[in-house]
Amino acid sequence: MERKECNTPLPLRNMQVTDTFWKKEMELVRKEAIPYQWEALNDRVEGAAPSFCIRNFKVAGKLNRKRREMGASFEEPKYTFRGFESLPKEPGHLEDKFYGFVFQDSDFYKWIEAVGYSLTQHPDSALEEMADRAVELVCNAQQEDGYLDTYYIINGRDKSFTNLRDNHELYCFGHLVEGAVAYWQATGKKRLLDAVRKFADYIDGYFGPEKGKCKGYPGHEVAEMALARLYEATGEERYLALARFFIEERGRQPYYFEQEDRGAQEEKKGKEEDAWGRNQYCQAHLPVREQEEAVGHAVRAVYLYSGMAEVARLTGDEGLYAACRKLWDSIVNEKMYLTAGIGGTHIGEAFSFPYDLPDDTAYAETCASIGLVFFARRMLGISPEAEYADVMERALYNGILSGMALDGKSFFYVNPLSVNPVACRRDERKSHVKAVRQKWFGCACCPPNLSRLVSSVGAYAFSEREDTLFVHLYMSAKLSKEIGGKRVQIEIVSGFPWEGKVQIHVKAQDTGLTLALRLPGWCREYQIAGCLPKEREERKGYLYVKKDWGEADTLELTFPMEVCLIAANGAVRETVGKAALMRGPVVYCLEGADNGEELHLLSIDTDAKPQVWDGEICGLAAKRIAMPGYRQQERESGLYHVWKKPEKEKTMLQYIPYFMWANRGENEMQVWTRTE
Ligand code: FUB
Ligand code: ZN
Repeated sequence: MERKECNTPLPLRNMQVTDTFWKKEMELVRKEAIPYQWEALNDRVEGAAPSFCIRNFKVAGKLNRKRREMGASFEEPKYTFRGFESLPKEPGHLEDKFYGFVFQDSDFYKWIEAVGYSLTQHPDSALEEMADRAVELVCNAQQEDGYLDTYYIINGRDKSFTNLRDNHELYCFGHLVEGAVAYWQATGKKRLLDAVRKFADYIDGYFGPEKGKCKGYPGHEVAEMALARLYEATGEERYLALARFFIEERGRQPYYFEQEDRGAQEEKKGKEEDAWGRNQYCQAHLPVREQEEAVGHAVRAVYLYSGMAEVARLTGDEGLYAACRKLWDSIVNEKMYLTAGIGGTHIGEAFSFPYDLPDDTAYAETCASIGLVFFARRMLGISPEAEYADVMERALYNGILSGMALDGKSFFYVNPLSVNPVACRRDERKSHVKAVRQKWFGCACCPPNLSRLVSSVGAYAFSEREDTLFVHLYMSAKLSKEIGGKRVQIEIVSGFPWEGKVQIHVKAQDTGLTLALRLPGWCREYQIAGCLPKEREERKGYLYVKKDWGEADTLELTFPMEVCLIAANGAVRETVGKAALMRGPVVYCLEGADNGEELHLLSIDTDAKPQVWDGEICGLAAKRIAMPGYRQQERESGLYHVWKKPEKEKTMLQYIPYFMWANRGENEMQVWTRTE
């Protein structure tokens, strides 16, 4: 691995995102999603599935108080499994028990992470005070020895770490780390970070390669990348070593998860010969360096790969990076939707076999695309190659933003590429697909994940190493960076995703700054103008610009955004004979609101020219596309008839950006359309 290529995200404190598009999304998260999610975590949203998240912390805190007050006479709870089944019919009458999914704590951790990022861009003392009070609740739930997981604190610690595969203890820990580091970096407040370190030390004492320590690893990955982050935040090598241990131990024989005694939760152990499949679900079927195909639960997979990439960067481990690269290729060449959604099957929320990308039963969980962005950014951190950033951009503008309504108040968990609302209601195989975004979910992993990603989006756009600033995503922002004790100021003005013009204003006299500018894969020919230097080199999809910068230099880049008809590889059976429209990084779709129902009867006239026009959806500006096409006429009665060339009528297909669909009531939607 060429370690000189390694780069790290530009800290959020060194940037102000001013982008028209992303600032709006960030403000939506700040003003709508974060307060709304806080209400949801406190079970105060009428008509939404209860969360019990904050309640569980309060109950755990109450138990701790009792413990302190009663001393030795306190009777520790004995573990009794309580899953979502224990949810009472009338949430008004709750006992001091744990309610919700085993990983309910993580919803708060993602929320506090989002708050941290948001505060870096928009200080808000009221929000910070509220977050501080919430941090106290969490810290009160922590036990003397550092342990902090409300599910086991309430249900009994005697069974803690006995079901790593299913019970998400290390997953909740990982999210706690991410949240605490973000909150500390934003506010300088160490209360939560200190709590996390205590828990991390406890976990480090429990797991590891040393004799006598547990050889288990997370059933749902995330702790790997989180520990790497904790190492970077604190400089404590032990955390990186633990991340590495979790990664290297995974998939070794005999399978750890097959040894666990899951007690009452799994009455009979599965058959020995099915162990491979069971372990594939959580990527524990093979040591990670031997894994070549992305398999199993999609979110788990990309979280693991992100951890692997992070550890590869921090340790200079070429072999681990090579393993990441194979898994990356498996995803993007065989298992990724056009929208950068991943997870072709709802069974196990998982990757399907190569090229199996059904559009109406897709899973494409919002969290999975978010995880793909995590993975992409970490691959970029090792080797700046535009293809990683291309995927990151594709996911952000499509499969991720589609997860949130334009008003920030409702969410998709599953992001299909074709929806027939009747089928969602009546076909069991599509019951996971919703035609309307939901206010909240019993399993609410996606909404707070969206909030933390959107509020930190700048950290995906820009990264740095020594004298180089990378621009991976074009987004308006004011950036500053230090080179050899001197401050460099850069202002980016971008029209993305609707216009391909970008201006870069640079103040970097006597610094030797190199700008590394991504050349998007969707753009065939770009133009560059302005204060052009002699030294310019294109490498792996980046244009490296180095010069003696003056007091105020400006570069102008133009990436023409033409409408592009996209076809999928013929191996994707679903899309043969169909095409989708993209313009720049944005995937487009047809919606019933503009085209009437029965979208499957429409076809595109591929010889015709699309027209791009300035429109809006729910008052929000968007480039829309009108594409000449046809609607097949159904004149025959009866289910079958002798074939004859179908009659069709000319029509204008009205496309909108995919991420904006389902904001105008329930209706059909389709990305891939037949071609003529
Ligand atoms: O298991 C925790 C989260 O819930 C996963 O990441 C999601 O896929 C959902 O299953
Ligand atoms: Zn999710």
